[in-house]
Amino acid sequence: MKELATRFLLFGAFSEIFARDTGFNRGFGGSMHAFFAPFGIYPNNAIVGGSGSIAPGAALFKRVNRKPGLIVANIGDASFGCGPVWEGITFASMDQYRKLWNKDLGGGLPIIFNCMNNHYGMGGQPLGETMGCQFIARIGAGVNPEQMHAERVNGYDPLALIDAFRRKIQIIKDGKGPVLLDTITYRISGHSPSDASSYRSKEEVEKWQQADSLLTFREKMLKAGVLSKADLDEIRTGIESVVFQMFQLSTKSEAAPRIPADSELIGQVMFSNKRLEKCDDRKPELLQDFSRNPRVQQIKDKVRTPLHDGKPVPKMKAFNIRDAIFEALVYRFSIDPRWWHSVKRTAIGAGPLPYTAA
Ligand SMILES: Cc1ncc(C[n+]2csc(CCOP(=O)(O)OP(=O)(O)O)c2C)c(N)n1
Ligand SMILES: [Mg+2]
Repeated sequence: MKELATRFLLFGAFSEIFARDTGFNRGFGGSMHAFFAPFGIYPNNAIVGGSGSIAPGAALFKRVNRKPGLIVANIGDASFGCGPVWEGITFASMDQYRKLWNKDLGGGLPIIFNCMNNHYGMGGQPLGETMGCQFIARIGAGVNPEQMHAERVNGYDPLALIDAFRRKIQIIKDGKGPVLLDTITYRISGHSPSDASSYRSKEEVEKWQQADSLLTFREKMLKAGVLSKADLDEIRTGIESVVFQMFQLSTKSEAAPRIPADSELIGQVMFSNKRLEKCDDRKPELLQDFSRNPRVQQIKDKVRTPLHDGKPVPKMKAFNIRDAIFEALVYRFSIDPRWWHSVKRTAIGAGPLPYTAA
């Protein structure tokens, strides 16, 4: 089963890159937007930093719907110079999750911002060139008193990474998220095929290549007697072989056909062509009944056509676009429990301010 799952993942990913019908997104996403929700993989994003503000939304969804698990936002070091990442971090660390929301929702957002710190953007270097913080981990200090539990981790050491994730997952479980990890790694190849790496020296790349964990971790395991050379060689050949096989298969039209030109795929993906009242059978947790909502009552009798008795409806009596959006949203909240309208929070001002000495 594990081998089948590995092949499935590789074949789906390669097929997607080669624009095949067998790709995870039937070839429409490509390498830039590959995603596979059943495996919990959210869309990759062509906008640098784009996922920095999508991921907290996914974490918020988990929190308000009491779903287990957590979100890991894998983002680049250069993306920390981008607005969506800062907005996402600010949104994820709002005081209200822990100080005002009902406790049973579980506290801070369950999210780890995992910075894959490979030292480069396209050709620019965040450290020493395009940013001033020197350490991405330092960013946590400006966000909240816990400094986002920020930590620099040696991304070239799998055991250090496992250890860091274990500890951070516990922090998330305790409702003390968000977390920031500054995972140190290196980009050995250029940003793209046309990148001649003119902004860095050959020696620099060579030094990182020598420290590459594929080599050094292998050595570590040999020295510690965990695995023999033969075991390690077998693992390596096995991986290379399955990756190559799936790569080859995904370029063959018989196994991985392209989507026919007359495909209705986009329409099918965009519209389900059926009515879905709610996505979950739980009872919506409402503070107030839909029909008792004062604004619903206020707009109930407004005129819903542009003309009445052949005359334009006065502005104050016309059901306008703002009313329509409000009514549709509130109605949805009232029938679908996944729509969040239910978080009871302490009114601001009703208790001591969060940071007073008391
Ligand atoms: C908003 C935006 N600006 C610029 C680009 C062009 N661009 C593509 S990748 C990249 C560098 C990203 O660096 P980093 O976030 O460190 O990720 P890495 O590729 O190193 O993993 C840039 C600037 C883009 N795709 N989106
Ligand atoms: Mg980078």
